[in-house]
Amino acid sequence: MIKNLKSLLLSFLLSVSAFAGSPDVMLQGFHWTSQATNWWQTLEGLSGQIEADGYTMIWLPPSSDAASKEGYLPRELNNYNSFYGSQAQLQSLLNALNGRGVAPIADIVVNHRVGCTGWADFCNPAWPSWYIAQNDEWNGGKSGNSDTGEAYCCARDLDHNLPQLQNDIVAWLNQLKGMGYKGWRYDLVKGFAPWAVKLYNDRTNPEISIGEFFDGDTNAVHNWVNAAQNSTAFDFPLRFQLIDAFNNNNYGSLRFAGLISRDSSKSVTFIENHDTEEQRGGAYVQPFPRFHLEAGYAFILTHPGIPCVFWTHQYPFGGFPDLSDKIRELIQIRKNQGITSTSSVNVVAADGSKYAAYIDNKVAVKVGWGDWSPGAGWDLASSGQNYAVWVQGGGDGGDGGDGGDGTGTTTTIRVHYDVGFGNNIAIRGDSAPLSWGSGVDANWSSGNVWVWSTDAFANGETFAFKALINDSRWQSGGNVVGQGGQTINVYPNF
Ligand SMILES: [Ca+2]
Ligand SMILES: [Ca+2]
Repeated sequence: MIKNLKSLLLSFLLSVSAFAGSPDVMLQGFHWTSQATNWWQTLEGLSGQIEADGYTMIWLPPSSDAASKEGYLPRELNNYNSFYGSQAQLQSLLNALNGRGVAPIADIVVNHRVGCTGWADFCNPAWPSWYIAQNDEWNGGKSGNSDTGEAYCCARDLDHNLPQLQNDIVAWLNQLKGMGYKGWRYDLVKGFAPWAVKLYNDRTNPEISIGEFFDGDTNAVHNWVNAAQNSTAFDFPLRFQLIDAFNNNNYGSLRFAGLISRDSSKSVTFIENHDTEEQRGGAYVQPFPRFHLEAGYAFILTHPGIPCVFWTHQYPFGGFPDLSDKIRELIQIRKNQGITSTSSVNVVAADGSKYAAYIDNKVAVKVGWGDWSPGAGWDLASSGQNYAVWVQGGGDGGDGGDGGDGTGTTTTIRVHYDVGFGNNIAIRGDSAPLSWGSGVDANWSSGNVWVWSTDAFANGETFAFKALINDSRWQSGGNVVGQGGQTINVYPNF
């Protein structure tokens, strides 16, 4: 009995750990110029929508007073009036998010700090200048220890070796916790030692910790999470490999890509953030190519890791690409199918034109322009620019209706193509009721899918067909070959 209780308790503890198959979907709750409007109030106004869209975590920008409007040059840590809004507005937002079950994650900038009137006169809380690492560019009374990581040009690098500094950082984190923050996103973790992140997490017990190790090298990011032990990291390597795969038809590289291929429980996947987005004009790296944004989200929202959606893609801003409907659809698929940060990936195609995989054998996904489909028994659930996602069939889908009618074998052709208003898709083929002489009309369904079904083909009977626009313009390339009983998804060119 006691043993059972213990194992029950253990399984409960594991289930709430971010490292044991987290179902969370995260939203980056800001972009580079968010602070130009009353941001805390804007977020609070959207908190119901954020919950409804399926987000369980939101990463907020640095919420303490800072010398820069974005918040990454922290000044008075204990002063929560910032360019994003007042302390009262922040507290109201944190209360609203927690009330909706959306965990607020704080942006923790502790590699460096700036003085209140100059370079090193730290106030609120007052810290001595000997908290500053020996090799910082400021000339004054500093610590005897060198920086535990990389030096940052533009503020005072702190010496994380010092127990006094550690205590002061822990005190600040606990203050944030008291306000309602549930997790930590550590800024610039190349700037200080991974053992310091471990120490701060051990002493504050966040629901999730994420390190910003800004590097495309999978080994480097993997080494960092191994050293930190109790933190995830943003999967920068996956982001860069997705861009390379999409731009250069290098889909083969996605077979083992990024931190998710090493330890998906420690990977927070994303394709864009406030440093990489188009507004930054390539300040650090090139933005994710617009043409491939949908496929990028189809990949990360079907795959393990904790996916983090960038603000402007979900909540359109400033004319930047609006992916809101596709992202909502993909999040719903992820939730309905129970995909988590540790779901299994079975890659079945990865070549010069496409990548395809089954996730937990519940979701099938293809990115790229090459043809692939999971075949019979799968229903198309979402599709768009260079991607398609299917779920296992089984009668609960909305638009199929191909299950029930007696003894007949149903064969379905689904042609994915936007023909434009007033046009349609027809099918011609070699087996009755299809013929090569004239087409049968397919029916439009949502997502620009043209559907034609028949009970005329025997199970396993091979047939060939092509799609035509307005029964006059033929699909390019060879005939498509299918078998009776299949649902055949076609992505034609004309
Ligand atoms: Ca510095
Ligand atoms: Ca540093």
